[in-house]
Amino acid sequence: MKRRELLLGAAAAGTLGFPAVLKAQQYKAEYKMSTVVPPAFAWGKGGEIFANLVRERTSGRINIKQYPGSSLVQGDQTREFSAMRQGIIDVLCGAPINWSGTVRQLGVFTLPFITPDHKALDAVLASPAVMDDYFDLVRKAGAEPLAVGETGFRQISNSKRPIIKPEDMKGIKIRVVGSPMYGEIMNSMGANPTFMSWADAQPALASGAVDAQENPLEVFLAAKIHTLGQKYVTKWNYSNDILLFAIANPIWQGWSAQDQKIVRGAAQDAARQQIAIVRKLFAEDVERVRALGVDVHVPTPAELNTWQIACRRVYARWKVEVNASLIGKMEQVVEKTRKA
Ligand code: X2X
Repeated sequence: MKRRELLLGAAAAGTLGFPAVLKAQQYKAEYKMSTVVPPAFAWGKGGEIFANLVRERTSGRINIKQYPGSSLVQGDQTREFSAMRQGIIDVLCGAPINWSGTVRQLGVFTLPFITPDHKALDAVLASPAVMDDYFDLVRKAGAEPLAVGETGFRQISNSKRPIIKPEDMKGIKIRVVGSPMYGEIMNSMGANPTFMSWADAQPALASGAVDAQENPLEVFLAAKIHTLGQKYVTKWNYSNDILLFAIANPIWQGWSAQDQKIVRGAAQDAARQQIAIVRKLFAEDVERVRALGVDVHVPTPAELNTWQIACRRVYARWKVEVNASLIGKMEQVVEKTRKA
């Protein structure tokens, strides 16, 4: 429904009174949602499901339009959060790692091996001690958090050689997202990281300007990264960001309580579906990537241990940089899953 119709509707109803008319004025014809990737990827699909559910359940009162390729910020995903604060983006469906330059304390999920498997991640996401704090931080940063999906465990791919142990990373030019922490992880293993948006990463891989990248294999498959000369994959599961569904505070506050409830429910349903898609692909990804002729190395537990040791110093430093108290709570939750 258009803004004008809403106003007329409220005025015609008469009994609604002045405050209701004011409230109606808050609704926009379109709410802009940024996603880095389009619906052909699980992440973009999550955004699409969310927008569709909201449109259906509000009878079109709330019309969320998806802008994939981070196009609202000219492809520079690191600017999403500040653009949301400026009113350019209304709806976030994104990975906090991309916002680490704006709101570093939201980057707790991406520390290397903080949630080494789905059991650990699920325990963290189900922990009110962790998630209540996290959602409070999101609110203070400028958005109402609604639900949490999963972007997926990130794996290294490269064009040079099989990467079995940390030393194999020496001299590898690797593209990472604009997160200084990922840069340090790569540096600590002797690789040469370059920060680059997703839009720039694919041409850089194709031209050989960089040798390597790290992304969930779901992304590797959807973007056909094997066609960009990436012949070797290491499934080390070092980092798995959430997919945060959130609404810019001023937009959220302009919606009726009933619509807020509908939108939150839609985000929760979309997140559940999105996680199911990511996990189904995670279970099949080794086979599917191998079928493309790519060499996939799945580390043994002993090898994984070596990777975790290699990341320890960076972990310790970034725990303090990001949010030591919240990360401490996450560690306790994960520790319990190990004993269980
Ligand atoms: O740019 C990437 O690597 C991506 C799509 O995974 C993120 O936005 C974090």
